[in-house]
Amino acid sequence: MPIWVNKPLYLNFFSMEAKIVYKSFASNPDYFVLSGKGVFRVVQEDTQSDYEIGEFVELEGKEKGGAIYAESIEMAAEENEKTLDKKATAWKASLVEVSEPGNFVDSPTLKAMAPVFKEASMFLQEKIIEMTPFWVRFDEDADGITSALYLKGFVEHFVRTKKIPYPESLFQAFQAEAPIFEEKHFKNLHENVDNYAKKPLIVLLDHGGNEESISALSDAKKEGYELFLVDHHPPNMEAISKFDFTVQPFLHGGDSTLPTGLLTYELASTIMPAEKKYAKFAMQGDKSPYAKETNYKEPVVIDYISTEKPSLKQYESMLHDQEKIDFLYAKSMAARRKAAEEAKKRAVTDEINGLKLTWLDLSFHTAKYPPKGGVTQGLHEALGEGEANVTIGFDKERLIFRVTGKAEALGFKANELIDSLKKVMPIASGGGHPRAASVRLKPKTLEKAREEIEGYVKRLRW
Ligand SMILES: [Mn+2]
Repeated sequence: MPIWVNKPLYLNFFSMEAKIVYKSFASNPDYFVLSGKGVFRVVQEDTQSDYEIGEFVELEGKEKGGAIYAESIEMAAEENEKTLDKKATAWKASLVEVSEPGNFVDSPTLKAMAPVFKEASMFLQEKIIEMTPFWVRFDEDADGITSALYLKGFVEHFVRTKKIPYPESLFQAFQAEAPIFEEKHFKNLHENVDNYAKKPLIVLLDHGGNEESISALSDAKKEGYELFLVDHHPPNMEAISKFDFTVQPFLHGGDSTLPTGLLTYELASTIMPAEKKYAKFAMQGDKSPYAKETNYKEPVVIDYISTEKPSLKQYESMLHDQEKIDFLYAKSMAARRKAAEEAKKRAVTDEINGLKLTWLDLSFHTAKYPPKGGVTQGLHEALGEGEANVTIGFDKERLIFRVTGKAEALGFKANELIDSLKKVMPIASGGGHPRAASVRLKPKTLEKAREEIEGYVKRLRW
């Protein structure tokens, strides 16, 4: 009796050599294979095997619903490793495609970085072809969030156009609470590694290239993870050295004025017509001088809903719903106004040495939005740029400094003050710029910090 009588007829018969790049956890697993014909999911119904990731097989089967149903699957004929690696490299190369980045704004740094975006794009494409899971961690502001949206768009577009059976669950994105990658964050990720047949690529967006992240980055390296960074904060070179790939304007003669959302737009545009508006939101959110418009509601709304830690899908659907944007914008502005009124009532100003030192006890402010930095900023702006104002928002865990140009001219530099605090008392972390900076305090050190700050201001006289 002919076998086909009992089986449905299939159109496509496959016979090929392939490399196993991923597999499911079943005892008779599904495979994900890379071959000269593309990347396929191989279902085992009529075969029994359990090969390892990285092994080469000879495979026969039929296509059904986008997968190959194996009819036979055997170890590939003995060949030396070099020959096999060469084959796999050629198969991969046949899927990789890259064009010139978008070059969104007129910046020599951005131009100089064109080859970096192309290489970064190829790096990520190869990871996707190899079915590498992605763990993406992004900063919690409009810049970090739009960066993650670009990266998600990149992966989605690539797997769709190259017909790669990359399961959605392999792409995991996490919103950070602070622009630091700490040991506990890595531990949380690493604890879940057994859910994957292969170590994920750790992607850090808009944070993680700083001194405070070195120890977690070292932990990740020790455990054999690959690391990928897109960031525009002043880099710490030791931290940067831990990454397998880095997109960083500071390494190409640039600075922080090119936000991460813009950098990831450039990256995405090497393979797709990426949405430009997210880069605009990032530039507005990060106050980039390249921002042409600064009145988009979206960056405000992104910040507003970010306190609830929505998924990337929820951010995306919000950003495509104008009614929702308008509604949330009105709510966020009302929350800002309320916080600003309260702050004004509670602010206490001392005049020392021609400086107006305004203290704002932030412990009244328990709402998540606006953040305490935003409340301090709001008060500072209301006090006026024209005077020598220093605004210090504080509670028992933090100090937030905002300094006008006039106050800086009188010698008040928040970053210098923080350096001098570090010398005389224990503080958890802190830093920033002369006119905007913050400190994370150790328990029970607020009073001492206030005394030191007053001392610093008094000493400015001499
Ligand atoms: Mn940023």
